[in-house]
Amino acid sequence: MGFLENKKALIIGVASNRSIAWGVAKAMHAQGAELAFTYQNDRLQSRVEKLAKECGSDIVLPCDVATDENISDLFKQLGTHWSEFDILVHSVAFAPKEELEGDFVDNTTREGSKLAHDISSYSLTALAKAARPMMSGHPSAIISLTYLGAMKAMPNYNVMGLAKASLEANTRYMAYALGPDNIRVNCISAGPIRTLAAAGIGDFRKMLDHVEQNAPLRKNVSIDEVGNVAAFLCSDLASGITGEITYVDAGFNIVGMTGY
Ligand code: 0WD
Repeated sequence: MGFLENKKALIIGVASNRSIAWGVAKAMHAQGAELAFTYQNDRLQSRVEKLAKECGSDIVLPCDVATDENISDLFKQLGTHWSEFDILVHSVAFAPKEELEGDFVDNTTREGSKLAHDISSYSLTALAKAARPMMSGHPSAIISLTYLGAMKAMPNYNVMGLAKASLEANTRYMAYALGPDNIRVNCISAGPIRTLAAAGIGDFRKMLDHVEQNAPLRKNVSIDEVGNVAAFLCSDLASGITGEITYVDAGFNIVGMTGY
C-alpha cells in the first residue's frame, strides 16, 4: 500500500512528459494518490489528457493562473468531481524570454517584473485562496517549485530569481496562515532540469554541466527524484513539516568553493 493511498491531488503545471509536474504526478500515482490535472491552454489540452490517462485520471481541466476567473472556474469544475481534496501541486512559472538573459539591470522591465511575480508567486496565493474551502479541516498539503537563483545571484536567471524569492517568502506566509486549517505549505528547490521552461533560460546547458561537475553527488537530478520528495512532503509522513524550502539538487547549494 502506497503512502498517498486515499489522497486526492490536483497537479498544476504539466506541459510535457519532461515537466517536473509530470515527475511529481508519477510519484504520487505510484504511492496510491488519485489525480486531477490542469492545462494552461488549448495547445496543451490533448497532451495533458494523454498523460493523465497514464495515471488513470480523466479529470483534466483548463486553468490559466493569470486570471482569478479561470482559478474560480477550476475549483467549481473540480467540485463536480471531488467534494474535497488533499494535495495541491503548483509547478508553474513565467518570465519574458528576453529578460532571462544578459545584464539583469539593463534587461529587467516593470512589465516583465510584474508578470514574473504574478505568474510565478502570487498565483500560489490565489490558488490557495480558492482551494482553501476544499482543503481545510483534514490533513492537506501544498507544494511548489523554486530554484537556487532565489537565494544567490546567477547568470541569466535575473527577474525570475526575484520572483522565486517571493515564492519562497510566500511559502512561509502561507504556511503560517493555513497551518490552523491543517494545510501544510512547502517548497522544493530543484536543481536544473531540461524542460520547456528551462529552454527559455540563457546558457542552460552550462548550468547543467556546472552542477554535474561540482555538486557533491556529481550529477543532475531527474524529475523522478524531485517527484519522490514532493510525494513525501505532501504525505502524512511529513505531518510535522511546513513552511520549508527543501533542496533536491544533488547537494549543489551547500558548496562554497570547488576544485579540491
Ligand atoms: O531547471 C528547471 N527546469 C527548474 C524548474 C529548476 C527549479 C525549479 N523549476 C521550477 C520552474 O520555475 C517552475 O516553477 O519548476 C516549475 C516547473 O517548471 P518545469 O517543469 O521546468 O517547466 P515546464 O515543463 O515548462 O512547465 C511549466 C509550465 C508551463 O510550461 P511552458 O513551457 O508552456 O511555459 O508552467 C505552465 C505552463 O504550462 N504555466 C502556466 N500554467 C497556467 N497558467 C502559466 C499560466 N499562466 N504559465 C506557465
